[in-house]
Amino acid sequence: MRGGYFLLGLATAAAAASVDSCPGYNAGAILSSRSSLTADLSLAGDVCNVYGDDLDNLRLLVEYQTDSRLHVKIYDADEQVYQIPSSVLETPSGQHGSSSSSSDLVFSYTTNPFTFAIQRRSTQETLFNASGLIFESQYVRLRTSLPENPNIYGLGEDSDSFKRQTVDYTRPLWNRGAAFLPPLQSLYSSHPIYIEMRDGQAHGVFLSNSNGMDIKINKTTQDGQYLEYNTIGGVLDFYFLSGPAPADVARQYAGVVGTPAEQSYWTYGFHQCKYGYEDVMMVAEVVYNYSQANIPLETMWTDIDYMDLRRPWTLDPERFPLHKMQELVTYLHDHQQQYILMVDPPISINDTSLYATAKEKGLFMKWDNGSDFVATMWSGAASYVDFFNPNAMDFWSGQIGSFFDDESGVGVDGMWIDMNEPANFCTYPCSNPIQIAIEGGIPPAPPAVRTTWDSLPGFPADFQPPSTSSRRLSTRSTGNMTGLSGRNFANPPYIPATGDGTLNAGTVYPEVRQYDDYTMYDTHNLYASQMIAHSRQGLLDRRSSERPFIITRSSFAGDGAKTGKWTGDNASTWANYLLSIVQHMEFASIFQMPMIGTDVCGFNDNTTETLCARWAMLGAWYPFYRNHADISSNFQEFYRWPLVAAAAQKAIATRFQLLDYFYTAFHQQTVDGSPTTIIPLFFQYPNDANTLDISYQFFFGPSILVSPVTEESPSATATATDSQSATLYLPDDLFYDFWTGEKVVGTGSQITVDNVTYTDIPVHVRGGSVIALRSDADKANTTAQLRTHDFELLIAPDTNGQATGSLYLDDGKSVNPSFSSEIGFTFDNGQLSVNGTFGFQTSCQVIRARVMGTSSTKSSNGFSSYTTLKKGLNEGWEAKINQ
Ligand code: MIG
Repeated sequence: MRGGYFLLGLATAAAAASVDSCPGYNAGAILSSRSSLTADLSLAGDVCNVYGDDLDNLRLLVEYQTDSRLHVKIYDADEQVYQIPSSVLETPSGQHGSSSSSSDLVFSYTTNPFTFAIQRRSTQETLFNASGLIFESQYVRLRTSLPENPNIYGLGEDSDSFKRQTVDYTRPLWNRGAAFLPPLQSLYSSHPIYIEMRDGQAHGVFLSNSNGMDIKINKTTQDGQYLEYNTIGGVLDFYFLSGPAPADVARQYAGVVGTPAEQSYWTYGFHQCKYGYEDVMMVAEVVYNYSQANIPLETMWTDIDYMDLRRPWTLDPERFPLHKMQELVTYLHDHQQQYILMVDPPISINDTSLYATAKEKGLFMKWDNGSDFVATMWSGAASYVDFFNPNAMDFWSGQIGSFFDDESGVGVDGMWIDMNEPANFCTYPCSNPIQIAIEGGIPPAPPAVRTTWDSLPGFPADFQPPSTSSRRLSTRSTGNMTGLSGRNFANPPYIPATGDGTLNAGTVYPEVRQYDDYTMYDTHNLYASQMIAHSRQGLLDRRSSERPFIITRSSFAGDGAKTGKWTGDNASTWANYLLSIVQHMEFASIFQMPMIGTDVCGFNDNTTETLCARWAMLGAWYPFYRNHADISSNFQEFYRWPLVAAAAQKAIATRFQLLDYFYTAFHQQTVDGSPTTIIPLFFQYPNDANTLDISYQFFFGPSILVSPVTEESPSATATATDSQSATLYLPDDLFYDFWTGEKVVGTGSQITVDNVTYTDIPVHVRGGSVIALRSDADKANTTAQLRTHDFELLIAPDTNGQATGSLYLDDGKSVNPSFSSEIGFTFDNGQLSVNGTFGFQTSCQVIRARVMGTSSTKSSNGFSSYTTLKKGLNEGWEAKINQ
């Protein structure tokens, strides 16, 4: 024991010592112009070769791309080292729209050794101070010093604190399917962007690198406070974003990775799913039960249960036969509802003809010797589609086109893509994936074919028991940037702290090859991005004018431009209910993936009545609002408890009232990346230092502050005596209680709201806002119905009696709508004016308006009585509003 401990100590000390002895680089051959700078970097001493070989010759490129964006890239002179292919993520390069004398960010450097710093011109503050460069074949390091206890956000996906820990913190990025969302480990996605707040000003740093990495934040006596990148490969491709407002950083980041994809109006309705709906009748029953319970179900989902022995692109002929699936789709579409199925990325070897087709085209990832890589997945042994292969697009689009064909297939309205980290159940070295599947009981035996069930009024007559029950791109320069040869992929010298201790756990192994000489070691974190891009194109090929709706589990920087996402396998716990708020703020406002949702009521384990009621209320403020549970969890559809049903009815009706407000906010983010969807408080009040630590309150669109109950329900089942209070922070600003209309003056302190029952959630409207609500929202069963309802205006004046708001209208589904309206509302002490552009003709009117906070003079609650209007939305107008 003692010897072992001693050896371990020695080994660690030896590695640390050698990293410290790395010589760094000297800069020479410096060429600078107004808007760019290049230099050669050469190793400044003897190699240290700690994690692979030190590279002798590097290059530095600095580009003043815009006044608020500086590009700094350090890469190998030969351009052999792997770089993110521009076919997957194209980040700006070669742009020189600013200069060293005009940019908000100023680059400076030293030559021997080479270090660099980034300063904010206006404050002379050093934002980034890079030193300790190590560039080896399997390890690249760079460190920046920071002020003490920095306010850092981003760098996910994870389940850690919203504001990052500043001591002894390691944030690994290596896409990883991790059920129950363990803290301090890698989760499903990698987004290497952070935003830092200093004295009310924000800046952002994006490292465009897809390799596995550890980002360490620490403070030591020797080194002070720092943040350090440790990647296992790739190049240092940095984009520095100057803010100075947090919202500016969000827009600037969108300028690098793209603005989010616009979503169809219906996608904001309520979605129901579960793993373990055993047959199409059970799916239909859920649809039926929702309508009986008067809870507006917008979209029904089916998990891998529909597949024949869990093979993607197949239907279980007994439990989910094609004709019944088609009838279900027809029923849903007739009722203005939608249907979505899951698709997993690998092809099952048991699906012999499809497997043979894909194999023939060489579409699978391969071992180094050229043989196809076979993993174990839900269907048994299966091979992953290699989306780098140029033929993969035809194949994937063809699968989507035929399997989801509106006439001959299942005419779904979107795709749910899973296991794209990518996941693999076969433990390294996986010599026999078939055997592993057998041992693991994969695929599990399908449930017994049901022969009796209640008939479902309104469903087709043949929704009857089955009669039988027996059966079984890239720019190339000097090198090809596909990765250095001679690296040790199977046993990498540096392994990020993913939580597994290895890079081959639960996934396709790092040494597996992709088309064009790529290796999973480098491209692992991009597998989902490729599946997303191919799925989006496939959906566009099938319905070319409709916005493709995709919900993915894994993602990388920039994927918000193509997809929405859910946060994977959380648990039915109070902690995960709270965590979802943090996750949504990160994805929406920092990672530019605002179509984000969490499994409402929780996925793993059994939810409780009180947790599910609270979660139904919270989920109504998620961009993507879906109830989903595991196969081994109890059913948790909202109608299963009267209390949860009541919460859901109120939550959905409120969401429907606000649907166009949120649609407008979301649209704004798709236009320019403005963080207008789920917004952290510090984005809205950057000068209020108290907001930096607020993790469980958020803005839903620019004007609505949501402050969910954060204290755990006293019991699993509601009792008559349960009533809770919520403590929430109100910045120094004027607010109004959304429910009562009463004025609430924020003073930069906490307030307590009492009697927050299970069907309540504290919501405040920010003074200065005009919100267009859909009227009679509680009477709409679907968003299609809702779209025919008139509007009413909710006016929340600021302290000067003024307020503004906007409304974006289009057909709600086209990729490039031919007609749209951008309508502005301006309220000034009783006078309302409406103007803007009115390209989208609508028969919906503004039928009334009312002002918040006027209870003392007008009525018993905090609203003025309605002013009746009956004004159209096809042109501007003015009106007097009673206050
Ligand atoms: O290994 O398709 O995160 O939502 O229900 C589990 C079955 C596979 C994981 C997804 C979850 C889904 C489940 N899937």
